[in-house]
Amino acid sequence: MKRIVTIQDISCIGRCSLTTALPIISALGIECAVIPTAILSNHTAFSGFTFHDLTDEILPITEQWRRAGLTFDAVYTGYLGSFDQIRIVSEVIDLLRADNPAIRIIVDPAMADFGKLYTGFDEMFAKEMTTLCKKADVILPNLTEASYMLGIPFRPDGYKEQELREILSALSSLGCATPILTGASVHTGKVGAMLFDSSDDSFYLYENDQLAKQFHGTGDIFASVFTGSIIRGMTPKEALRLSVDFTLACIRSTVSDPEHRWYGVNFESVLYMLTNAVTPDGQTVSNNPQILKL
Ligand code: PXL
Repeated sequence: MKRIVTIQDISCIGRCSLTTALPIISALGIECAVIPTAILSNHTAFSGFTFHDLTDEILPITEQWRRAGLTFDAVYTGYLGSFDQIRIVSEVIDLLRADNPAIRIIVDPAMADFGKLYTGFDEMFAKEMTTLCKKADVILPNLTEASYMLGIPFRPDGYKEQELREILSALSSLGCATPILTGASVHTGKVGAMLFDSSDDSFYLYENDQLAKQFHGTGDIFASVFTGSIIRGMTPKEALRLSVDFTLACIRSTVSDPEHRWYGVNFESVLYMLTNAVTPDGQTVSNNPQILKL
């Protein structure tokens, strides 16, 4: 069985970071180890929150695992709350890569959305996040995060395909082989994600229906599905499609729920899409056409 370690906060309620990564990766049939970086009453988009920092635990947990001989197929990082955490997580990546040179590194630079940085972050932090992206095989910024990391203006009115290509090329110049822009849209009424594979200079866009409402936490869901899917054996293009389709299914389920909360999406109601993707006889999810068709 494959094993991922995800490093991000626990927001005790709010459907983001660890409370989405853990169930999604488990549903994809992968063991999900966690290094919680902080514990918050709820994520920072609520009007208030409690916060207990766990930065000092990150390296001791890693070292203890290494003494126990544990190795990982992937490190997947999400929301990180400080410059120190970025530096320490970067060290963890180096240590775990020393134990398994084939380890995959997936970095979701979760720090901004809808044109704005989350509470507590500034431009300097966004620049620092590029140091982690440099170590990654895959990064999954949305257009706001990509703009802050590259120091370019965010364009609320949208982007042409050529502009998305240029942003992806610039992201790959940070040092990451496979950047993915989430929330990319080229055709009216459609939205999805665009991937650049720098190994053969190819771009891949996958879009599905764009719904009128936008929700918090969809980036974490997308990144978790993508990470679990590639470690489960899907190609990046197949994982892209599943991640877009799953995120859309979460949003559809939330929109159609008269009691839905303002935060997060109802991912629980569509998790079956991921568990069905894993065949018990060891076939990769990509061989199951059912999962890719919504
Ligand atoms: O990736 C979303 C997220 C994760 N963790 C915390 C957050 C947010 C977004 O606001 O505040 C603590």
